[in-house]
Amino acid sequence: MPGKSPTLDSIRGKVMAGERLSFDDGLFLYRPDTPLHEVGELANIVRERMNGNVGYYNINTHLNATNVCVYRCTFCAFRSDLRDPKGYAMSDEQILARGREAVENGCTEMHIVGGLHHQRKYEWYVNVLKILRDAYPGLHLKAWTAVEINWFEFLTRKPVRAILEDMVEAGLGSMPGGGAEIFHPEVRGEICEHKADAHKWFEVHRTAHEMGLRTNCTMLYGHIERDYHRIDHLVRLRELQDETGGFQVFIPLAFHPDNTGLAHIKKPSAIMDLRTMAVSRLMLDNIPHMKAYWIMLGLGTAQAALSYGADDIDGTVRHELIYHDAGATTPQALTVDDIRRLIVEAGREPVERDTLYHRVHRDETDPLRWHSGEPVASV
Ligand code: V47
Repeated sequence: MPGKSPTLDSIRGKVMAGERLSFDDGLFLYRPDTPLHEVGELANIVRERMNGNVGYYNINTHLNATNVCVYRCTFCAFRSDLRDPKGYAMSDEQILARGREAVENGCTEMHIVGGLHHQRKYEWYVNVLKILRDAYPGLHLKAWTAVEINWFEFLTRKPVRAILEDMVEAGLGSMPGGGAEIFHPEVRGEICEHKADAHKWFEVHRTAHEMGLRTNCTMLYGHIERDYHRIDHLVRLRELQDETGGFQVFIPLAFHPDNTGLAHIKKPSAIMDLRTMAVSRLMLDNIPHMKAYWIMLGLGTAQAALSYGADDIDGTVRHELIYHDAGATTPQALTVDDIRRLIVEAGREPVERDTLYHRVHRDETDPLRWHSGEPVASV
């Protein structure tokens, strides 16, 4: 027999009692006639229960070692063909220069992803990590999405675990959450039909978690997907987290249409951004952190998101290309003072964290000297 239809009161009761929300609850929260401020208030209760009044950030940089990619995902403005003037693959010297710049600017993390270059061997990708780790051992390398790991399977015919072991040996510290897009095949088949499917994405993250690696997870929203595709996506992530506990943060990614195969679609509104953050916080009751990625949300919406479920604003960021190629108008980077001010203005206490969510302690007289301390408190 079908259960009772959800209401705001029934959902509020569950949230206050710490009970899990159902698929139908998630759909109800997405309805335009479910008041956004009420959804946000519930998400904020959970956010404060899990992370208090803190707004986390880190000092980080991005490295996209190549943009040449065999895939043609319709939402991507970053990829290039090899013979296109825009196509590039970085030399070891260029990669090391980025590492030096990162360390000289106090970065604790380098976020490394890129295209699947058909003329670069597996060893080239392993080498990206190895040279950075050897030269800058203090820099945490958060690298390769599940889609790249699947490409390395194709290149090497090795199993996922053996590839991850090679990467850890070369310097991999954790994995970012990209490549998730929308898991549901009705959407995935339309926007990125050739790349790793949901089953593969989960196999890679499950294997990483079993090896003790922490990973992040994402959802690309605001294109052709519908509410039930998003709720299905969140429920699938929640199920793996129940099994492994290996996800540390969820990042909802708002679609940016410029220069993509979906340029006719309008970018999602701030209302949609805030609702998606809040619904994600409420559905993903077992993932400790929610990130409001300021690069794609814009500074104002990212600040507001800190009261709609998010407890993290990502980092200072340098050299971001994926969103800026797709029309993001946010700055290329923020200073530490800027990011702390954004968090304070939003009524939260700024705390610098490292990639694995430990507090970062910096020497007061020389901020480039830092060490990771205790894990941040999170329920
Ligand atoms: O997988 C690509 C998305 C992702 C567009 O783990 C686009 O900490 C919007 O995963 N409009 C890569 N989105 C970025 C990513 C990420 C970002 C920040 C932090 C972390 C983390 C991960 O960006 C891709 C895809 O879902 N994407 N093109 C676009 N036009």
